[in-house]
Amino acid sequence: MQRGRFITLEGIEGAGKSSQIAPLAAYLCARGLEVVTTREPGGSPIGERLRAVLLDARNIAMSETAELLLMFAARAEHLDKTIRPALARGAWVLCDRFTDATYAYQGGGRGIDQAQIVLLETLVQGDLRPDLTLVFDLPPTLGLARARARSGQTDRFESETKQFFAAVRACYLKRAQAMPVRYRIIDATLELTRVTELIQTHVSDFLIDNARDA
Ligand code: Z5A
Repeated sequence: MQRGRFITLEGIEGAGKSSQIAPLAAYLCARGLEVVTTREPGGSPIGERLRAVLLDARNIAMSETAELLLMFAARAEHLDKTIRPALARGAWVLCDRFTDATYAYQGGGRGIDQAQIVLLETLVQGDLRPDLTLVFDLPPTLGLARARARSGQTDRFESETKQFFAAVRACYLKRAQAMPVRYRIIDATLELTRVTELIQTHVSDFLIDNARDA
């Protein structure tokens, strides 16, 4: 059986990833594919418990190293319990954030040395990397305004500054520009249905390339 494909959705707070994952799953299901949608941090029973610790606004004093290690601990569980089994049985995995978020938030935002993230990435993932990464790009002022317009409590990341999210955004764009084969930048300022169409265009091209390589 052919291994499934691994697609990740990335971007700053309020970029619209969560809103687009269900339409993308429906688009792929309609093409006869088994689709698993999941998220990080989280995506497994232990991963979801670690997510609660990571997002809890009461844990504001968490050290940057502890945050980094908890992200990768949750990822190790996620890979073991959810992502690798799904890919092995031929399912397509759509994941709301993955290791690019660590490079962008813990690297770009917090200033952790990228070499340390590379080490953990290799330890936890081996050679597994996403096949396609959609980066939802928009200015932090717009993303934060969208996120804050939603009801609900502010989590530990949502209370960060515009400068923090500007650094996160810059890191995503730098990675996308450095590795254009894997990344597609999506203009997330557009209206919701237009963003859905853009994603479908990129994923349709990706499906065609995959069929050619099969
Ligand atoms: N994190 C990390 O630091 N390191 C890591 O390695 C990983 C994660 C994996 C997870 O929180 C936090 O963990 C995250 C990074 C950190 N924190 N931040 N920031 P989360 O999962 O709760 O947060 P999120 O991923 O940022 O989710 P979000 O705020 O919900 O953003 P979103 O999923 O991209 O947006 P959305 O929920 O689809 O849309 C937000 C609102 O905008 C909503 O009301 C929509 O209806 C609206 N929306 C969406 N699209 C549009 C368009 N096109 N036009 C107008 N309005 C729109």
